[in-house]
Amino acid sequence: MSHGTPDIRNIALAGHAGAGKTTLFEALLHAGGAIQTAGTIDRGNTVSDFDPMERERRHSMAATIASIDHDGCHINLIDTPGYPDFRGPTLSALAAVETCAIVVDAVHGIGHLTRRMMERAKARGLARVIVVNRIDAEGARPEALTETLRHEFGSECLPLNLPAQGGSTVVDCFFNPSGEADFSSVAEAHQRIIDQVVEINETVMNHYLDLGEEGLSGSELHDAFEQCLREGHLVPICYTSARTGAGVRELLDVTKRLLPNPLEGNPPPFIKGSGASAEPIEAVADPDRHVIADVFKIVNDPFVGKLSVFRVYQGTVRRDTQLFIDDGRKPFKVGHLFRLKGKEHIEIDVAVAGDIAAVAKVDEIHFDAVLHDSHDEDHIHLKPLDFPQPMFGLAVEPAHKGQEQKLATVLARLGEEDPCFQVEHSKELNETIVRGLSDLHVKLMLERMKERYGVEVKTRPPRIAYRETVASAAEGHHRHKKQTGGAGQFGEVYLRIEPLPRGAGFEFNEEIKGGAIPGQFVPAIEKGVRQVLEHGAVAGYPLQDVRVTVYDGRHHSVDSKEVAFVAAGRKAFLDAIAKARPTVLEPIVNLDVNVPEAHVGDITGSLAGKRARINGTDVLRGGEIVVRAQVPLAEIGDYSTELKAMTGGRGRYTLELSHYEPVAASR
Ligand SMILES: Nc1nc2c(ncn2[C@@H]2O[C@H](COP(=O)(O)OP(=O)(O)OP(=O)(O)O)[C@@H](O)[C@H]2O)c(=O)[nH]1
Ligand SMILES: [Mg+2]
Repeated sequence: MSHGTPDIRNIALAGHAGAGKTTLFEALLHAGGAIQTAGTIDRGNTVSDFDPMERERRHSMAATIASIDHDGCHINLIDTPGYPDFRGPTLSALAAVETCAIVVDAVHGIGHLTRRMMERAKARGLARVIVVNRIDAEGARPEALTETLRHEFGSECLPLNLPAQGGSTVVDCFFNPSGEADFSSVAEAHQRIIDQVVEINETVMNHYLDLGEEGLSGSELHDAFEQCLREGHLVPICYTSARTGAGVRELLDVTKRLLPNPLEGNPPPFIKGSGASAEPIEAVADPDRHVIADVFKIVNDPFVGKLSVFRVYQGTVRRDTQLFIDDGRKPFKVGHLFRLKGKEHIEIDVAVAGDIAAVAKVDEIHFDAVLHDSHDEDHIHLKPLDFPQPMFGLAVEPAHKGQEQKLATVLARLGEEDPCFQVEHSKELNETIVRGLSDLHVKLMLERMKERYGVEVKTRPPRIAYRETVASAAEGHHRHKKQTGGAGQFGEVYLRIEPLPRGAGFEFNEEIKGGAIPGQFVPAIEKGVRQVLEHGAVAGYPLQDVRVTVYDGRHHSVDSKEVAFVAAGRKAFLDAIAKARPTVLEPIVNLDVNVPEAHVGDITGSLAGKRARINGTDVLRGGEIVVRAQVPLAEIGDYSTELKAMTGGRGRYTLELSHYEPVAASR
């Protein structure tokens, strides 16, 4: 089956856990003829959620891809996890699609993740569709929910169809508005969308005012609709029951007729170069140009090996195409090219611009790698997705001696699959630390490691990642002079340091006048200064947020050598730090605690004793509450045990780094 770029639609299903994304994914595959019968979560036989752990827990933990060939259209669907603990794979999926369909539960309404995904998708320039699912269920309140959606996300959220016959079907309000809906008038809903769409551009508006809706050509209305989706001027709402199939065919139809193809979506944010010389470049969804593709998902299948899933943004990838990875010099040959259907992969010959495909067994490919077929496309990368920084850490060691090497290998593989699961090894402490977004996240990743690779670990809390900085500006000086028998060593450095804003990192400048120190020794001074950064000056922690400016010094025409300036740079920096009020910083994290309403008082009470700032609470489905707070990481070392005790095991939490603060000031 061959399809061209304009036939492709890429859609990620995102939203709150339990809203029905995986079931809707299944229903869409079924309605589009990709599978004969639809599986269910209860029977554990869906295309997505194929992993045994997902089936057992009845929640998605990874992004799953499958495609539908329907009515001349090739639709790539990505099901994503709704648990915030697994938002690494969810956010990654946003880099591969034009449209984010945010699935909302008609019974329980808007959840924490509904809001987050609405914001994320908008920030990424994606077209958004809200799918109100579960319209068949008892207690479904689609009318009230529609009002709430418009209230919360703006009046640009407008129904394209409406539930009818008590939620057992839907009626179209856009293409052929007729019939009775369960609430609101079909004609009125139609009018509202048309009014919203024509507003986007003056020409269309004038045509509409002069000639009425009939006077607009199909393509004119279509193009205005696409512009609305691109600019976030319209967020269509569709209604479904993934369980009964109501509204599912209609959603496929909307996908085909209205959702952007790769040429109609906002162009992907590619950047060429780095630092000050970085500039945006446009990848054009033209199959005849050079290849540019971005890897947004890695799976390490114990049987198939490493599978790298990528989105082609430009050009055409064929079997036998030679592709470079990032700035690598040596290309690899695409031996086999696949498209995915859950855990299955199906061999294909080509993937044109806009499509999603995969290659197997290319070990050098990593998450977010750019694949391309010409050195003109070196130094290109996709604008980073801004993943939350994982802050829940555990130090791990193999439960059985002799598995150290295997542990390192399999942890690295797991890390490739989830950008919010990180592994670091501290040589100094000989400690391996795994970090994730929550205790549950880390626990499940370690469980997966045991299940998939047979490696078990013992865990304990890691040391807190403190940092050092300086609180004021100061000057430092050092003269390094050594005379040992033959040749001597000489180097003298004057420098100035200033605190930088929190999170700014490190800056090194040079303002040496009149050749007091020849230019060739400046890198040596910087090297010496940087030696201090790693271990700090007062407590052994990395030093950050400081600017160093070397402004004077002296050299000796015979005895000045690199080593002398390395030593002088390091010691002059230490001298300055000692006078600049050195300070230890501690990590402050954003903490989201999900608990049943009855426990909110206990949670806020205990957080108050932990130097926490409570930022607010959100009400979720079924009376659950999210308490949002900022708290020093050091205070919540063993929070999972404490939370379990306070809530009888009914609480969950996630952490991400917010910022660093001086230890003394926050006590
Ligand atoms: N009545 C009814 N139940 C539904 C519908 N869609 C899903 N469900 C049920 O809701 C539960 C959760 O559905 P999932 O599809 O796993 O939800 P999800 O959004 O994928 O959840 P996460 O993977 O955790 O984010 C399952 O028991 C489904 O059978 C629907 O349209 N109607
Ligand atoms: Mg799911």
